[in-house]
Amino acid sequence: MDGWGVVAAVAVVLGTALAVAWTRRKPSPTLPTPAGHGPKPPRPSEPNWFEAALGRTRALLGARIAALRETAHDGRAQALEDVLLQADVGLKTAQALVARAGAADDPVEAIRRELRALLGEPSEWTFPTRPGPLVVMIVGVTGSGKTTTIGKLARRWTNEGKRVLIGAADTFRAAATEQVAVWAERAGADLVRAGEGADPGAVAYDATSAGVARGMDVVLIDTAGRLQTARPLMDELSKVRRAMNKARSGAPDEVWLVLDGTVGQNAISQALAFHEATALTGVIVTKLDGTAKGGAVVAVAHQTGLPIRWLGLGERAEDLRPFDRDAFVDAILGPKPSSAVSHTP
Ligand SMILES: Nc1nc2c(ncn2[C@@H]2O[C@H](COP(=O)(O)OP(=O)(O)OP(=O)(O)O)[C@@H](O)[C@H]2O)c(=O)[nH]1
Ligand SMILES: [Mg+2]
Repeated sequence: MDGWGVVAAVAVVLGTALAVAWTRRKPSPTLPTPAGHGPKPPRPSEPNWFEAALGRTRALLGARIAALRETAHDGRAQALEDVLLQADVGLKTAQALVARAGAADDPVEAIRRELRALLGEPSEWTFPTRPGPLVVMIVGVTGSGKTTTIGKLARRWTNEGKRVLIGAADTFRAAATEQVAVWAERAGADLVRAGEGADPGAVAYDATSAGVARGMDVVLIDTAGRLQTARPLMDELSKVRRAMNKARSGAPDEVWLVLDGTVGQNAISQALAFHEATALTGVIVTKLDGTAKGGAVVAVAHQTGLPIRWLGLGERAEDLRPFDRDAFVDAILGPKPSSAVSHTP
């Protein structure tokens, strides 16, 4: 090749590289804007964000239980059960709580004590320190908030400097991959995707393998929503789980079920069915903002024995909080009087 030939070859290579870079640099699709009306929800950076997001549950549970201090002892147990049921604590859990706290002089403090006992360990889940990616599979019924939660977790962890890869194993709809791609781009996470209708197990396998090969800190696998009663779809989920284990022995490290906090007692049957299919390691409860039914968290913890790991409190990337038992109990009941901030010098 003469001098001009070399120049021409270099120009072609450069041109192709530029063209590829340009097509990859697609503008991101428009991000969903938070729906909702009325006053703007507080931002997580604002003081009392968490308490504000759970304000409706507190208005029901905390305020009404406090009002029972004024009621006669004989009608109190029934009234307490009614309030707990209204907050979606569920009959079984409400009765267990009333049996232990119904006769107490101070119903609020008695319920606080019992809720803490029922919700188990006080400590938050912590990111493991061992080497290799933490592989997390996210499962749940349609529309519970799986993809949004993956976006939030990805954002949280990339902000902490972790390398995150998302596997778009919801191949059911093309739009699902697009949605998770937007979250991945926004969080600065890698994405492993396949075409619509691809085998979700294959995508989960590829994503897990890529996570190991690329030295990622986290692999998050999004899965298609499914009804817990649809047997073939639940079996498919078990297959996805097994595919991940073939890609890296022991994977997934975590299988988190995303529950919509507003669905009431159906959450329990969802948790039990998904646990049977995928051996859950924890639960994420979403949409707790704007509902007075935050008691569902208590019912799920009590009736499934699964740990609650994260709470979804809005549609934005930052609207996610690690589950902290005592902070949650105080947010739905109101703070303990003695723990209120004192302004006395
Ligand atoms: N208010 C509120 N909305 C949420 C929360 N989490 C998710 N959403 C909304 O719930 C809707 C469904 O969320 P997705 O993340 O698409 O749910 P999904 O489980 O991935 O749905 P499928 O993939 O269709 O099964 C979206 O409009 C989200 O913005 C939350 O914590 N609070
Ligand atoms: Mg989804």
